Amino acid sequence: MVEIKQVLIPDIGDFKDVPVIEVLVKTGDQVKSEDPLISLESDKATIEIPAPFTGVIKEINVKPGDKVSEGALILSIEAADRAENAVTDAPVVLDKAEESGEVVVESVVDPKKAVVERIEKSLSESFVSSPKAHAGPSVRRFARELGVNLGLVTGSGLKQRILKEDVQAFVKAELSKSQGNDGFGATLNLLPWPQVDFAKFGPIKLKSLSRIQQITGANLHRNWVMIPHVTQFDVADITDLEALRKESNKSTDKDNVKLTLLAFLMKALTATLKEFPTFNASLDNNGNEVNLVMKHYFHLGFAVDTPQGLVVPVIKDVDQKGVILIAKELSRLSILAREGKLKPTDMQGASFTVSSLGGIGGTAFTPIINAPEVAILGLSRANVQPVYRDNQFVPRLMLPLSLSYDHRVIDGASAARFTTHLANVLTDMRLALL
Ligand code: CAO
Repeated sequence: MVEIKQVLIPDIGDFKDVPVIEVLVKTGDQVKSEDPLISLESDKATIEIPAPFTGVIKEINVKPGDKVSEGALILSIEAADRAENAVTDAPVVLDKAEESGEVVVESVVDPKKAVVERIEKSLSESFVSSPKAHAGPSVRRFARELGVNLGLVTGSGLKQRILKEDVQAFVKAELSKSQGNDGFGATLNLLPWPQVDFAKFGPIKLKSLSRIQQITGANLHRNWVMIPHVTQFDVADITDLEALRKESNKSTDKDNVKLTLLAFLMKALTATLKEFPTFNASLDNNGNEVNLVMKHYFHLGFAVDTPQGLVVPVIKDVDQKGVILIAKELSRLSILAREGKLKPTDMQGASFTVSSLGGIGGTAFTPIINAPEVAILGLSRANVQPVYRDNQFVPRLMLPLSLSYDHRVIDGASAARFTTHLANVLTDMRLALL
């Protein structure tokens, strides 16, 4: 015989007017005895009210945000016939009763002890995993089964409470990431970072990273792990270029701008990028296919060392500018960078980046590509070297070039051709005019 029974809030100890945080079932759901029906949350505990018997939910009388106390009507269940309740549930519940001392749950009145026990259980559960996460025991259980760290899940429920759907959405997003649908990512299964008590070995002091360091650090880390980098080294004979630069700097006809090596380099680089357009491109993965976005503009980023950390302003349309204008913009943007006054637009849109350490020193380095660009050029300190030419050694000013490239897009032969071309242009800047 069909029997509709009301389920009331049982004895929940001293808790009164406890907010309903989540309704875990809907009308028409088939529930089994002990399935969680609703979650309550006081300032001390999360409480799940279990179904006292097997049946189908007929009507729900509470919603999230309602406040309830002992005796309040939660919902009505069309109970499965007693035989089913007894046959299907009794052994299970009885087993549990034997194991844990739980009371067999059969009627609206009986679940008291079970609920109290669940309160204790849920309190302990909420401390076991992700103690800071805001979620009920059934969601925690669900997350544990899937191996999800609730600390990483954003809750969409009342007071940012994590719902079952949030855990499902999180798992879906993680799976699609590991399948590379978000770009080119793969899940790294790394050892945890070593935790060392450095103070054991000597005096230490903590210094926090600047905001710029934190942002660039995260970007560099992503670029380093996601892009298969190869670095091609070369040297360019800039003896004549340096003579030209020094001569040009004597001229008064240049708005008092100091013409730096970097300004000439950018001009030469643009000529080489025009010759090798694949270096002036970006990889684009829209989830279905991977394309190379070829850029018909030449916006060059350049790394600037500032007291707050590394920033990369961008000079737009370098191909349309002369060396004097490029030098002017280099100076203006470097000053703004060092004063921390760059606007976001000053740092956007680069199609290729240069990192010049030549003013400081060094012979070569392996710059990290500024994603989503596909290559970056590093410059080290030019120095005079003996070069064997026409059966004799002659002193030449040689500029070390370090080109890091994304090997998914560029192969080694192209990279060697690129640096050879660039070195030739730097050796004879007239080539930049062609
Ligand atoms: N070889 C030899 N000398 C060089 C040189 C090179 N490759 N590049 C610059 N110089 C010389 C310049 O000619 C200048 O000398 P003079 O004063 O005698 O003319 C001096 O070094 C200083 O140059 P500069 O650094 O002021 O000017 P720049 O245009 O070469 O560089 C800038 C500008 C902004 C790139 C540079 O100041 C800077 O910040 N570099 C650091 C970039 C960086 O940190 N990269 C690392 C990224 S990865 O962590």
